[in-house]
Amino acid sequence: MAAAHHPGIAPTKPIRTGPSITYDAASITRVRPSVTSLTQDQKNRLVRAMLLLKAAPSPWDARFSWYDNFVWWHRKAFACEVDQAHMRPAFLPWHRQYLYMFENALREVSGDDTIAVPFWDWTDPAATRVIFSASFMGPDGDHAQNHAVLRGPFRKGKWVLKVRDPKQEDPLQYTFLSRNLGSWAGYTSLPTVAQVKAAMAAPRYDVAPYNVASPVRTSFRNAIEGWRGMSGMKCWKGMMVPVAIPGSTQPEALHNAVHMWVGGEAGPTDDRNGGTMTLNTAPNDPTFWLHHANIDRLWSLWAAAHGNAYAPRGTSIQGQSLDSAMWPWRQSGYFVSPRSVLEITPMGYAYEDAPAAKG
Ligand SMILES: [Cu+2]
Repeated sequence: MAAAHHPGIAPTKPIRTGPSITYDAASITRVRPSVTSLTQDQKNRLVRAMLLLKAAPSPWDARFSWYDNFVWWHRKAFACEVDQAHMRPAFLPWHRQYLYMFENALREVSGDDTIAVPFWDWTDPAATRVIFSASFMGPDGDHAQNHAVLRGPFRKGKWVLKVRDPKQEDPLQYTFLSRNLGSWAGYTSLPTVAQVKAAMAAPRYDVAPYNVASPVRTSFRNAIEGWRGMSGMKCWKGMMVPVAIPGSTQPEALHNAVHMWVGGEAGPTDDRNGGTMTLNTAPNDPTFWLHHANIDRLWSLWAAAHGNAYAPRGTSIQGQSLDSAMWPWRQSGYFVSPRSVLEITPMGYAYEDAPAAKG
């Protein structure tokens, strides 16, 4: 039973109501495939569900569509008073729960319980070609038209960005999906197999100072999240931002680098204003979910090899320690801590190529 695996998942007093968070613990009911394994019918079903979610009202917040509520949570997680989902240990469990709820929402809104979010292994050029095809996530932006995506299901005019970053972080305020693949200096190619291997060799889940400065030889979380050459974070105009070590020009890596590669420089004069995937509102680009399925998969592979030794333990850092409640599910009426989502088997899903995760 789910409760046996997840003593912490019982709803606390709801502040807002919404669909319940349930774990299908009795068996593996969904296997997340590689995008390279998808039939065109499976691609169409996923796209259809995403479009339905974009049009359906959010069960949690009347201001947003169901899809846009997810974008809002991701953006709001960067707020200084929240500081939940990035640059710290909870990066992986927060996005695991987030992706799981998104996957549940896709299934619920479409009534299609064959749907599982596929993963994009960006070290495989064949997978990248599948992602950016007009019949799936749509192609690169049109560089003569502000890098707007003009073809595919998420094209300009059809897919409208409603939740946007504040102006200081997103001066362009585009209402369309923008991509300029591989255009940002330092991020002109996707991460390599060797880079993934180096991250997977980190022996600990996370280590002090449990942030962007955690040494990547030992901290798997920071190795895979991708902060490099950073000394810490600060609150800037209400949002948490990383602070670079003076003089460091080391580009970010892996998870972060994929965001930078997809979004690229999307200003009218390519003036280092990033495309959709570079922003705190990155989930406005539906490739976000397929990228994060891969990050989640890599975490499950790492845990299979190194064990699920999350750190820090206890409740020492708000929202970040093993038994700390994570925002925003607490606000949605549920107690979800990193411990709740450490293992994917009790959550009822697995990855197509990761049999160890079923064990
Ligand atoms: Cu994120």
